[in-house]
Amino acid sequence: MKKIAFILALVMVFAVALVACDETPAESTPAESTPAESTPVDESTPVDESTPVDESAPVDESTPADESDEPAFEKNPDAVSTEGNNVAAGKTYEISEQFRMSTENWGWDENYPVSYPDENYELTDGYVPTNDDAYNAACWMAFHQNTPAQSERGYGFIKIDLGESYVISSITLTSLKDTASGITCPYKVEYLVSEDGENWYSAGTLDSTADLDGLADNAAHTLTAEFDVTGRYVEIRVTSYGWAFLGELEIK
Ligand SMILES: [Ca+2]
Ligand SMILES: [Ca+2]
Repeated sequence: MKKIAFILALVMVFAVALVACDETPAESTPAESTPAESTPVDESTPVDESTPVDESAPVDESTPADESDEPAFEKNPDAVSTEGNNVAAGKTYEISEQFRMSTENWGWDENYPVSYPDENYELTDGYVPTNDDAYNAACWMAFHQNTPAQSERGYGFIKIDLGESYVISSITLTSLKDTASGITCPYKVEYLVSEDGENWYSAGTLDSTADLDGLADNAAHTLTAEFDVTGRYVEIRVTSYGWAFLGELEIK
């Protein structure tokens, strides 16, 4: 019996050894898959490297750096005070193209005279239109968004040379609202200033969209924007829904 037990024990040991040998390669397979798994772990490392890629966000900072290629606006220390006076008064100015409409058909027609023309005095002659001045009164000038160039740009503009650099604290436009005639006050007015007429800086934007509905109809309105800038040259960009009728420009 002892021999049998001994033989059985040997067989069992041998069997265990065989199983162990079988399992070893079996384990080696997942062991091989382990390095395989470690590979995606390695891939997670480049993911970590993507973080320094995010650090390339400083590259985004280089974008404002590019913008800073344009010189930042600096107030001119020699600019003259307006002393509360309208320094645009009596000055000549330049405007963008105006709408030309045939007498037969509605729409742009370059062969016809300007509709509601500006004669280069309306905006600076000191006369501020009132509710009694209908849209076809000579004291108004008008932009229309259907003018080809204005449609492309999105706005009509006025440029004025004040003669010397002033400290500008407000700009006021007198504008007509006559809804039945397709005339609204501008829903956006952008103001740019320049010391030399070549380098321009945004002084701000008047977005009056929220206020337009509250303005009385068939009436003249003053749209005022306030600033703390200096400039000899001023450009005003007027964006309207249809017609924009303007009657006076005041810069103080
Ligand atoms: Ca006027
Ligand atoms: Ca006119």
